[in-house]
Amino acid sequence: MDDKKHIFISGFKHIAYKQESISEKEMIEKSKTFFQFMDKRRSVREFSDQAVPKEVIENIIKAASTSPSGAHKQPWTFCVVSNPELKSKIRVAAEKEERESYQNRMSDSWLKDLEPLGTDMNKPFLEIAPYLIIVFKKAFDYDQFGKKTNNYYVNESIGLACGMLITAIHNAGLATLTHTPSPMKFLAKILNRPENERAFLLLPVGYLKQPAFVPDIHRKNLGEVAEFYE
Ligand code: IYR
Repeated sequence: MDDKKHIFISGFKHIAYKQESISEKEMIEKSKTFFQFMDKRRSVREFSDQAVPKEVIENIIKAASTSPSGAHKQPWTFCVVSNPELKSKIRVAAEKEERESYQNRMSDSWLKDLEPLGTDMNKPFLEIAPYLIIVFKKAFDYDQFGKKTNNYYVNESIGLACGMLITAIHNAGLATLTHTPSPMKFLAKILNRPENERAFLLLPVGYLKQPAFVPDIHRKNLGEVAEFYE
């Protein structure tokens, strides 16, 4: 058995990497259980104000930051807001944009598509949820000398990281909502972000308010979302 701990490829160190091997039976069981767990996730708009340990939020973000990214640049910053004054500033600014969107910017067909979801311009969850995570994408970065450096596939990278973030939140037994007040420029301003960062997604995170109700909508089945070429 080759038990080399590392090798060099094109002059770059590569370390040995192993994945625990599991039987096909276990693989089938695990993948099914994971699907069933993921299928229980729902976007919610009503949160409890019950405190959540900060360590949970830290772990969730560490999990999201394991996401693959273009050239491993990890072009993201997760801003965690629990400060009540900041949350309220964000709510006021988000509702201002949302009012404009719902009243003037969104098309009739878009508003019709949202009807079953019961959304509107009021966003009380922005003050109620104990945490708001605002994900910023880094359009570019700076090196140690302050020179601009490139990031690659930034939208793809940040989308992947957000998917992992949502999975980690669900795994921790918490709830979230992918909130997209648009335009989102106000978030960089309120949070005083550097010039290379653009707000991508806002996620309130907390426990579900009890009792909770979610729209009676269903997910597409496998045949509707997959094509197999055998
Ligand atoms: N950004 C608005 C509108 C909205 C848009 C979509 I697409 C949704 O799936 C849900 C809402 C809002 O957050 O209310």
